[in-house]
Amino acid sequence: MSSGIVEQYFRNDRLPHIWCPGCGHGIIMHSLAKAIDELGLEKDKVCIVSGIGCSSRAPGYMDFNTLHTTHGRALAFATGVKLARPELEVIVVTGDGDCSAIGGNHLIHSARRNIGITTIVFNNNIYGMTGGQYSPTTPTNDFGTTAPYGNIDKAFDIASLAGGAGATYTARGTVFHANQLTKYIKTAIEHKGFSLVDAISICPTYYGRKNKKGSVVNMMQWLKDSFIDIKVADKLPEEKKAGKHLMGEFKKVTEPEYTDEYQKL
Ligand SMILES: Cc1ncc(C[n+]2csc(CCOP(=O)(O)OP(=O)(O)O)c2C)c(N)n1
Ligand code: SF4
Ligand SMILES: [Mg+2]
Repeated sequence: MSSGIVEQYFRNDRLPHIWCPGCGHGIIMHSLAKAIDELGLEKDKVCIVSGIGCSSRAPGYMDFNTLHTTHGRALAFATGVKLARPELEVIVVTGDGDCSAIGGNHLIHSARRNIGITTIVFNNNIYGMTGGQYSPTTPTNDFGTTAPYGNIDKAFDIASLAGGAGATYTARGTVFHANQLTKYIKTAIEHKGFSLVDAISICPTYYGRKNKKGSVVNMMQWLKDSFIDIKVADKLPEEKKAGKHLMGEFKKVTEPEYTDEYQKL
């Protein structure tokens, strides 16, 4: 984990972390630390809030103002922090289950309000912490502990969901494309209003094993091969886009921010 510049942002006495070897979550946490470093934010001006899950353990390792809250409710706690201290950069770290299953309601309403919170979704398509149950982002026909015959649900596209609900900045990156991911997280933090980065992670222990995805290297190769930037995709013929997933920046608009509007009252 230690990599010079960003080491100062970690509570090194809390390491090693709990994540399995090959888990993608550490790459996203590193990208977040790098984005904060590149933006030159003061530690005490940042508040990182999480729910519960493997992903939600990240703020425990990060040396900022941090809150590890209850499953699905990170955005509710973060809303309270942002309203009380609008000058803080409030960043929510959450999992696909945490933010789009139990926390789905908080997600859509935070987006609808356009409150100045940045949400980073550590999206590994499964409930990692509790043993591989399928989540709202598990692809149709994929397997999980609770979908032993295959998942018949359709998956949420969390970036589209947030954008449709009113988020004013949305993007998607992956743990393979770590530099781009850092760039999106940076832009999301700088953005005024509700911003969300759907950070595609890998869970080799549950999602990988249940779906016979092979080694961590195979899973990373899959991210490399199957995600294409939306700007590139726009220029490709339909047949070349079949089976590919989009990454990049999807929505970037300016609209009144909630805590500003609240102050005006
Ligand atoms: C109210 C409540 N319901 C259920 C749980 C059990 N629980 C803990 S983490 C989790 C899912 C985590 O999945 P996700 O948010 O995708 O994070 P990951 O572990 O995959 O990073 C669940 C169901 C809980 N802690 N609290
Ligand atoms: S169970 Fe999955 S998400 Fe959790 S630490 Fe292990 S690899 Fe990561
Ligand atoms: Mg998950």
